[in-house]
Amino acid sequence: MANLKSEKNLLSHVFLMFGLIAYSSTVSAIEMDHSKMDMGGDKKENTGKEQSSNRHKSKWPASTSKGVDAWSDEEFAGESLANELNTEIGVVIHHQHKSGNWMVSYKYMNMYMDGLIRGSAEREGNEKVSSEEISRADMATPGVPVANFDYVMAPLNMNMKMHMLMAMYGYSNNTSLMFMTNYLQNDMNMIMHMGNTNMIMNSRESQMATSGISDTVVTMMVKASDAWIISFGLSLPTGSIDEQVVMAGNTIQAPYKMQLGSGTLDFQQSVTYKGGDSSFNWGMQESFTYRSGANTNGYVLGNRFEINAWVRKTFSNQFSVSTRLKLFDQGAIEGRDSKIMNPSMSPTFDATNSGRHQSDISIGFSKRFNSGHRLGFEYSKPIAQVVQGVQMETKYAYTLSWSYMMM
Ligand SMILES: [Cu+2]
Repeated sequence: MANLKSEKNLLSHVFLMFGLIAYSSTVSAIEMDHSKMDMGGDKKENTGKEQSSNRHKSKWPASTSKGVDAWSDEEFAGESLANELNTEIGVVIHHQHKSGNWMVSYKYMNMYMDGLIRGSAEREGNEKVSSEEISRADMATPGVPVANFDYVMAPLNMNMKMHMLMAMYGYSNNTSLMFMTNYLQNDMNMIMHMGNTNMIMNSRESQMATSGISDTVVTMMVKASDAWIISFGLSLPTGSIDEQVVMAGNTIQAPYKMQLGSGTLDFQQSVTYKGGDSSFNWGMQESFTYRSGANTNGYVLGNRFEINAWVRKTFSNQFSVSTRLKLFDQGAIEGRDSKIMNPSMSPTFDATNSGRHQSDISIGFSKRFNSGHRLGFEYSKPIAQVVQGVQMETKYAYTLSWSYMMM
């Protein structure tokens, strides 16, 4: 217990530190903005008057006299730094667009979990466990585990596919708005070992699947200075928390991990720092998701704290290589889903098996085209994960992305 508490303290200190740095840079940025205003506009307009006024008139590439593919690297430079590493990777790095500019992106993420690990509530470490160690079905009384076993069944692996659609709009030069919606596809394979305390007589595999629209996020990103962005988001509970699956001929409430949304209005807050130039840059982003309360099924999905840090090298042909480190703390589920009748059916139906720390390392590649399109690929692998209770082990995730920026 003491351990968990100290970890939470550590996180809140990191959080506080970010807040203070952001605050002090906001103050200096406001002062800077005043001096800029006196000079009559932003830096870009002062440096290349003719080019930039041209560009401002023709925000829509299709209608530019130069044609869609005719932007020079120089014209891109100011815009591209702000947008380096924002859509190509498996996380949204908060950034800014100039007033009136649009961006759209589509990302496909695939995450795979396989095998079981078990950790304590103190999150001190994990041990690998097999499905045979934790589950055994009593053939005489279906739905009840054999004595000395916790669960009837166990999950083998899970695949989550996420289709993410995002649109962004520069409301002003300092404020951008983002709208994001996802379509989820979850597949899980499970196993049931039938027998008694001493032996397994027979094993049977089964599958379950859910799919649909997930939660919808609206975010406001405010530029505090050239390096700092502060954002506030609202996640609307558009994703279902009443997905059902068929198991052994019965239609039952799907387990927590197979549901599509949190079921609650969630508040998101994020601070992003970016440094470097358009050929070599780095940054760090902290984000926190707070669930506003219990959902209609009587549980809170758990708050989430996440830190991302990255470096990126862009070559002259606009091909980029990046690496990213992600740390997150996913809080445990509080309460339990009132529609889950039998939590001992499988570890996934039991709310005590939730909450984890995880660190992922990623490598990404992307290519920007002068037409405003970008393509990206990123592969992530956990380097550490500590879970509460019995959970599946995350093996890898990859993201394919496309984005288009209308300038
Ligand atoms: Cu954007």
